[in-house]
Amino acid sequence: MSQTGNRTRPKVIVTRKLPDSIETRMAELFDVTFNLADKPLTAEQLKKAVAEADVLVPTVTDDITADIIAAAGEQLKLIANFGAGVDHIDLTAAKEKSIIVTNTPGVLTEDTADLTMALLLSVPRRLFEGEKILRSGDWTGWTPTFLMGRRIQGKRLGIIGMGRIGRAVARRAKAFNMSVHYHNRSRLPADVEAELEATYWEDLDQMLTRMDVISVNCPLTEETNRLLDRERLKKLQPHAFIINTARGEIIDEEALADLIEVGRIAGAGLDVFEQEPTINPKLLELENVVLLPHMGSATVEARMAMGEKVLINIRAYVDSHRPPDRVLPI
Ligand code: 8YV
Repeated sequence: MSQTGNRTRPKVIVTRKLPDSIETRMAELFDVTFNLADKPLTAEQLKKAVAEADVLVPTVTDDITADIIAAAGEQLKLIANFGAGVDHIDLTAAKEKSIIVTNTPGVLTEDTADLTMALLLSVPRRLFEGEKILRSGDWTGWTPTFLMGRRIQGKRLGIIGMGRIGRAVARRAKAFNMSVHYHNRSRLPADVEAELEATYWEDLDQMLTRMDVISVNCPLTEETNRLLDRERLKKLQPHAFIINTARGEIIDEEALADLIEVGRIAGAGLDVFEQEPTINPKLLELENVVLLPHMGSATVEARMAMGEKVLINIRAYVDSHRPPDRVLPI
């Protein structure tokens, strides 16, 4: 850390372009290196960054592996992630080196839930198919049987992961008169369950066989990696839809594409993928699938608030306070 007057300025390396006003404030407070070109850093560039920085600000596009953390110098004390999910950071390796890890929870909940609902409406109501036909000039006018989708009201929604985002989805689904079901590591307190009128399924398989729509809203962890594997996906009813705004790795994408192709699953709305930004070509071939480029938290408001949280976490650390959004130490 360098000293300017009475102020200690940590060396902060930011891996991607952040909103302008966040970068400006960072430049006022810290000795910052930005990535103005906004190209993802290579593993070698990340190693160089952690060898120099006091604080690294990565995003979901940076794979902060044990190998990269091993290259960190003694001065690296904080990884202040821009984003809520921390599955791209090897937390075990960070813990061993006593590196603090923070994230940006809470400020992207409502936007991610909105996008989940947008997909949940778009897939059964075939919005993008309609849009495509219209733009292609092939629409010949209204007919009684054209582009019939499925009704949302009265359907059963099974939410996997009832954290902040899952609950925000449940509240919205309730307003659409869906009946809310959920599977979670632990059951919600009775008052929250009652408010959401949500039915708890301890056994995920039991829930899957009964739902009309599944929404994946859990974090990616060792336990949730491929939680929806081929066998589990086969348990869905053929008229069921799947929505995923969490992480691609939670669903076996290849199996999902196969099962949709043969009509064993009705369709999917996906904002996240196993190998971003590469998309499984089988998915691209399917009509009843809506694919979005990981934009759950892509609102000006959320991205600004995420940046503010990063600033606050770094500032707290520099001032020798405990950063508020600590993932590590717990
Ligand atoms: C973020 C997300 O945009 O916060 C998360 O976990 O998935 C996204 O909405 C991304 O992670 C930024 O790093």
